[in-house]
Amino acid sequence: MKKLILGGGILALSSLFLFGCPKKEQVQSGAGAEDAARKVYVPPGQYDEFYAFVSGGFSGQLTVYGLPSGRLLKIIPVFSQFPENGYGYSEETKPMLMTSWGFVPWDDSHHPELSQTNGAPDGRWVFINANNTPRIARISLDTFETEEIIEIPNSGGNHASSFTTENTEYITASTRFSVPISQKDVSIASYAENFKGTISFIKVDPKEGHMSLAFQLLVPGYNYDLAHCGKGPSHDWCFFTSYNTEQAHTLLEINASKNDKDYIAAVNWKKLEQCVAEGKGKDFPAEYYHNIYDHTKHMAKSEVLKSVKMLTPQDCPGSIYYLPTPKSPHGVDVDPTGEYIIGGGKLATVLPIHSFSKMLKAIENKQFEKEVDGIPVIKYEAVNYCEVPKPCLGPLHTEFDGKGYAYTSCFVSSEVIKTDYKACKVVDRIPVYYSIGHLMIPGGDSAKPWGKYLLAMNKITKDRYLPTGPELNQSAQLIDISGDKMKMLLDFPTIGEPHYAQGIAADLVKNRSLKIYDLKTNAHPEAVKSEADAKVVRKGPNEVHVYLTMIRSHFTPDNIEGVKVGDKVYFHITNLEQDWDIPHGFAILGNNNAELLVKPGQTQTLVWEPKKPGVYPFYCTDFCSALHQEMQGYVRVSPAGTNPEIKYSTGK
Ligand SMILES: [Cu+2]
Repeated sequence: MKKLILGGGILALSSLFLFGCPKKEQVQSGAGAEDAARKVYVPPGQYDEFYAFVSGGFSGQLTVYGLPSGRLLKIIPVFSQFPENGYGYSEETKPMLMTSWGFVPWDDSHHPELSQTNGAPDGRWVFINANNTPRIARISLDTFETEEIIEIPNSGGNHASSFTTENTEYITASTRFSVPISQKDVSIASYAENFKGTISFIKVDPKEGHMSLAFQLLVPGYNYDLAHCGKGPSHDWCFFTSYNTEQAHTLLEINASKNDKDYIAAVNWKKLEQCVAEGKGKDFPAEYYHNIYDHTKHMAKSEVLKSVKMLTPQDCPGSIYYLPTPKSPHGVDVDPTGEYIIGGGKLATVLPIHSFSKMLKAIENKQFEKEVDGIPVIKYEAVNYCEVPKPCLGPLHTEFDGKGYAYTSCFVSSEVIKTDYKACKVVDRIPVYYSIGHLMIPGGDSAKPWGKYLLAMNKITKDRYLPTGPELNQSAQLIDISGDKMKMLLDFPTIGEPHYAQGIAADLVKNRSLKIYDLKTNAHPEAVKSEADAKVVRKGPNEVHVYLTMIRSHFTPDNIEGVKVGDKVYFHITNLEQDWDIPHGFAILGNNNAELLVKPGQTQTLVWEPKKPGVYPFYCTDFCSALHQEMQGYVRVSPAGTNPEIKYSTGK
């Protein structure tokens, strides 16, 4: 398993032996295996009980699994181009990947978050952050497609994202890598003086889900890691972990591990909202893209925004406090009642639990140990409810079952611990294989968890699966948490590194799933809604537009002449089908992008620039009928400098 190299001798080697690495064992054999198999078996023709939305990590995408079976249902392209369906290659979807840095075809997606109503997942949308080029995406659970991406300006790495407030009023973002804000050419050694972080609140329109960057809070230059917002009594607050309060800018593995405690930032978003309404936010320069996909026009549009409301802690007293929290905390997780806040403490030997009501009292009584850049630091004893003793090594992230128990992942000792958090004691533990990062209980970060299954997301899988060369899969493990003792049920590999996931009862999503796009309401400007309207038009000396239709099992037109080398050919392709599950694909010999997968009723555009004279076949890539192999056509390309006549036909 992965070794944790410790700079400051924080964890004695002896304690590593004390807890030990879980031995590779056959956890399930005999009667236990049969019991586990029964619990994850979904008979052919039946549905899973839960959807799990798992981050695709460095794939940049979001993956959808069924639970308890662990069956992969879909990869939803979000931040990375996806040749499988043409996302990021078609003219209509390219704007989704536009940023102030230009067209960015990849990212590192981390934390999916379901929209919530009254603190419970509602099945409308799932949000996910891009860590590298700071962005947040919104995916519709009607279409399972990415509908919107907003860039987060004034941020160097968007890690503490995308977490929701109780009614999806806001989605959060915060800076992992502090940088000069605004960016400027300064010495890296001037970190403490020049580098800052921001905490951003992205407003979500309750009807359409459209996002807008409402305000940013300029905060000290630490590394902001994860977040969760409050619920019930803590509704107005969001909590962000930070590490590197040492403000190191080199060799962070040693230099950012010196302080015994770092901070959880408690941020009152209601207060910030009020300060902005009172005109206390300043217009701060920014350049960021906002890309929206319109499901009627079947295309995305980008707008570029140039300013953001920026606040400092001094502008809005009472909007932010620091809660000291042991040793480079990772997760910060609020229990279903909104009272208990569990910090991760990835280098800590205890599991700290803070109390929201104690926090409010401490603020009222000004129980502060100091101020940092105008931010009061609450005394640890004044906010801490308890420290769970001897939890495990490397506690990272906690979710809840709604029955009074918390489940925490422990990276170093590769286990999940179950804690009676009000009683402040560990009541059960189970090894995981190996080096778990996050874990997920469907609804487990909400006010209403479905406390039946837990998904462990593991970084290392040596000896778990058949070897596949130097790179092995990451993996998920499903654990039954319905009884007193946790039981391991299932291993399954994931796509990319699974940082975090969200789960929801399938009933809340499956009935909203769209089956087709209505051809009648297709408002794409280049759509053709019948074969009679299909055509080929030359629009300039070097520009040809092909208005193509698809229906089982032919293209109209399927014989095209009049194109020459040097032309830019736009294939505007409309799928005339109005039946569920009948997309048609399109690809043409030598095209330099990807295929298009056009859903029923949809129009998409592929650009093609033929380089040589000849006759080019195109065909349908998605097996659509018994005569799918016959679904093909030809484009004749004449030499550059000629003037071929445009001709097109089908069936002649
Ligand atoms: Cu087809």
